[in-house]
Amino acid sequence: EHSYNFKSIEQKWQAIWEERKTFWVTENPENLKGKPKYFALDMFPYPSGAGLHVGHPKSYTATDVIARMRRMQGYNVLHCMGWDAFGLPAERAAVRENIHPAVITKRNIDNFKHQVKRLGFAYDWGREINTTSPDYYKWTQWIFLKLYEKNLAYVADVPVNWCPALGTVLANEEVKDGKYIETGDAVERQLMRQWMLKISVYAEKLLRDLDELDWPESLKEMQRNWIGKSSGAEVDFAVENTDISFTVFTTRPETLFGVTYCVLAPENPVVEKIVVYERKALVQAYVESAKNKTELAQTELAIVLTGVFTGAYAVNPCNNQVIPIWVADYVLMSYATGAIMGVPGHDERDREFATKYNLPIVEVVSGSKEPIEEAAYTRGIFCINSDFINGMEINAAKEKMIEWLEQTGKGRLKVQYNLRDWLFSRQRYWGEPFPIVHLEDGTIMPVPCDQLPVKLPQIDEYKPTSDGKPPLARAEDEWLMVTLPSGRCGIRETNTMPQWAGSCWYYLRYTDPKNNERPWSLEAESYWMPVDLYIGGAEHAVLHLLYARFWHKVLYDCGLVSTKEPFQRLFNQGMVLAYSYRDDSGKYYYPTEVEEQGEEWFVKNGERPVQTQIEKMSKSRLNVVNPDEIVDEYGADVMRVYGLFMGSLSASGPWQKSGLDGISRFLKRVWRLIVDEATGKNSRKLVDAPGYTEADLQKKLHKTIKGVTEDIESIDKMNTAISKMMEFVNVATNAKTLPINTIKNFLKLLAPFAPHISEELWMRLGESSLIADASWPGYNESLCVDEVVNIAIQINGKVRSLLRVNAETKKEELEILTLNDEKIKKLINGKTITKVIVVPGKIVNLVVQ
Ligand code: ANZ
Repeated sequence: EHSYNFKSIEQKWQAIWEERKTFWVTENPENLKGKPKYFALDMFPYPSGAGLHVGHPKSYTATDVIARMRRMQGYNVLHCMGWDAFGLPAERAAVRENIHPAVITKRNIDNFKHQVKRLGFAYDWGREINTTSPDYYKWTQWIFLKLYEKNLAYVADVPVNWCPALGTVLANEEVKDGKYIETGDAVERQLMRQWMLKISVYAEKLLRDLDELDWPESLKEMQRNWIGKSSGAEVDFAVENTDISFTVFTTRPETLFGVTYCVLAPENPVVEKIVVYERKALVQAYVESAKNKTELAQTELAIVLTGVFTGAYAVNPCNNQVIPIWVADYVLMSYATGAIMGVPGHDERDREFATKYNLPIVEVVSGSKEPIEEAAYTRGIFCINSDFINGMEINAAKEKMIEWLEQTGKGRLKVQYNLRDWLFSRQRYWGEPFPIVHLEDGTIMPVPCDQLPVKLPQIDEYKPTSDGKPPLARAEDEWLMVTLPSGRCGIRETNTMPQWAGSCWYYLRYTDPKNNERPWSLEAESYWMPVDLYIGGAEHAVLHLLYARFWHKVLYDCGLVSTKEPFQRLFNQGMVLAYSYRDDSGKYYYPTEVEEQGEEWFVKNGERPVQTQIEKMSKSRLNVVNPDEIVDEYGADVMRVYGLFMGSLSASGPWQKSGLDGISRFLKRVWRLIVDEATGKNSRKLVDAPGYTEADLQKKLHKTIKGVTEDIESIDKMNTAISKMMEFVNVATNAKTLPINTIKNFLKLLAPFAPHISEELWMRLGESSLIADASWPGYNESLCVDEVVNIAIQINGKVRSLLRVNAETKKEELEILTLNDEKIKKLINGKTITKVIVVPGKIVNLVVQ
C-alpha cells in the first residue's frame, strides 16, 4: 500500500522542521541580506482547561498561510505562539480542584501546546511566551512603573463595578448591562480605593490614529463610540446668594437662553453645600437610594425619571435669570462635570423631567413644523428668544456663544470624551503583583527596577473574599512587609493586575523574548514593528485592542517603541459554529447519539425526534469538536484546509464532517497525481520536460497561481484559493502528461495550506531542500487572460451568425446569447425551435421548424 498516509507524513515533517529550526528567525542584519520583514500575529490564547477548540486552528491556519507564503516570497517572517495565562478561569479551577493555579496553568499550557504542535504551524518556538512566568511579568511590572512615573497610574476612591460572585472589581469594558460579560454574574456599584490608569489622557490620540489603520471599519467604529468624543462648552453657574458655583457640560451651548433649571448628580459634592435646611432630609434620602442603583439602572433602564429639588437657585450667566437646582440620578457623576443645564425645550429627557415636575419649557430654536407640545424639539435650525444670537443658524450661534462665554469668563470651549480611566486592580490571586509598597505614613513607593520581579507569593488560600480584601493580604509577613534601606517600613500592594495587563505588550516581547536586561531591545523592536497582520476575534474591540493601543502609545511617548500604533492591519475571523441536537424537553444529544431518517433526525434506536440547529459550540450543547479527534481521523492537513474552506474567513459557519471528507478526497487526488499507489514510485504520467506543457494545463496553472496569490493576500478569501487549487487538480488529472515543473509549482501553492503532504511530495519529486524554503511561483499575466473565441451559430446545420465570447463561457450563457443575437432573432421569427445543441467553446446549433 502506497496510499496517502497522513500519520507518518505529518510526524516526519514536524520532526524535521523542529530539528532544523526551520521557522526560527533572527533580526541580526548579517543574516538578512536585505530581506523585508513581516510580522504575522495571532491573538494568543488563554489556555483553558477545555483545551483547544476547532475555532482556534481556523484563524491560526489563516495566519500561518500568510506567514508561509510571505516566507516563500522572500520575507523574514516573525510568527510565534504564546500563552495569556493569568486570570480568573485558572484560579476558579484551582479553587474547585484544590490545586495551585500555577500547576493548573502549566497543565493547560502543556495540553494546548501539544494540540497546537500537531497542526504544523510555522512558529518560531524559540520565542514562546507565557505571561505568568516571572521572566515575563517582571517586564509587565516594569512597564507599570513607567506608567506610574509618567503620572498615568494613580490610586483613587472611585465608584467601581464590584462583582460579588467573583469577589473582584471589573473594568467598565468588562461590564455590559450590569453583568460581567464573560460569566453573566451581576455587578454592583461600590466606592472602593483602586488603582486607575489614565487612559482618558490618550482619548484624542486613540481616536485620531484609528484613521490610519487598516482595520475593519465596524471595529474602528466600535472604538470610536467607546471613546465617545463630543464637543461643546462648560458653563459656570453661580448659586444665588452664595459664593458657590458649579460647572455644567453641554453640547448645545446655543440653547443657554432656554435653560429653565439645573440638575446635579446625587454624588456631586456641591449638593451638600447648597441644599436648604428644610429639604436636607429629603435630599439625603434621595442621594442614599441613588447610591444603591447601578449606573446602568440610571441610564439605559431609567424609564422613570426621578429627582428632588434642593431649595437652592442658580443664576443663568446669559440673562441672570434665577432657576431651581435639582438633584436627579439621570445625571451621572462619572460623566463630564456631573451637572447639567436643563433645556426642556430641546432635549427629550429634560423635557420629560420638566413635564413631570412642572418646570417651565422655553423654546429657543426654531425651524421645524413639529409643534413643541408633541415631541421635544431637537432638530431646529435658527435661534429664537435668544438675545445676541437671535436669528443665527445654530452652528454659528454655538461658536458665537462659546466666544461670548470665554470673553466674559463664564465658560469655555470643551471637548468631552466618554472614555473613562481604566480600573486596573483586581482582588484576585492569579495575576501580576503591583511593584508598589505603601509606607506607614501613606506614601506610595514604587519598587526599584533592579528588584523586579515582585514574585507572586505562595499562599495557602487563594480564594477571593466577600469583603473585597485581596487574597495577597493573607501572604506571609516575609512577603508582605518591607523595610527600606532607610529603615522605613511598609506593606506591599496586595491587589493584582487584571488579565489584560500581560496581553498589552506580548507582541513586543516576541521581538526579543530572551532579553534579560530590558523588555526588548530597540533594535529588535524597530526591526519587527509594527505588526503587519493581526488576526483575532471581534469581541476584543474595546478591551484588549484598546488597552494594548493605549500602552503602546505610552511606550511611544517614552521613546521605547518606534511606531505610534502596534497593529497596522487587523482581521476578525468568523466563529466556528456546529449543529446541535435537542428534543422537545430541551435535552441535548451528542451527534453520535442521533441519526437521520429521511429528512428528519431521531435519537438512535428509538422514535424520539430531535430538532437540529446551528449554534455556538459549547459543552452544554454537546456540540464541541475537539481538533485532536479530527487530526487523528483525517490528519492536520485536512483539518487546516477544511478550516479555511468552510467559508470566507470573516464569515461564521457550521463545522461539518462531510466537508472534511471532501477535503480528504482532494488531498488524496493530489497524492495520486504524483505517486503511483501500486508501486510507490512516481506516477508514470509525470514527465521531465521543461518548457513543455499542454496548453490548457499551462494556462490553468498560471491562472491558479494568480488566483491563489490574490486570494491569500485578501485574507478573507482563502476558501476560493482552495477551490481554485481543486479546479487545477481536475485539469491535471485529465491531462495526458504532467510536467514535473508544473506540478512543483502547484505544490508550492498548496504548501502554505497543507504543508506536510506538500513537503512529502516535493521530496518525492527529487527536491532535497524544503518546500517551505522554496520561492513562491510567479505567473505570466498574458496566460491568465481568458481567451476569446468565435462560436458559429447554425440553424439547421447552416452557419448564420457568429458569437465572439470568452472561451470558457458556459452552455447556459451561450444559449441565452444565441437567442438574443439580432440576426438569429430575425431568422427564427415566428418559427419553433425544437432543439438547441451547444458545444461550449465551439458551436451552437438550432433545429428549427
Ligand atoms: C444642554 C442640552 C440641550 C443638552 C439639548 C443636550 C441637548 P454627549 O453627547 O453624550 O456628550 N449631560 C452632560 N453631562 C451629563 C451627565 N453627567 N449625565 C447626564 N447627562 C449629561 O451628551 C452631552 C449632553 O448630555 C449635554 O448637553 C448635557 O445635556 C448632557 F438640547 O446640555 B446637554
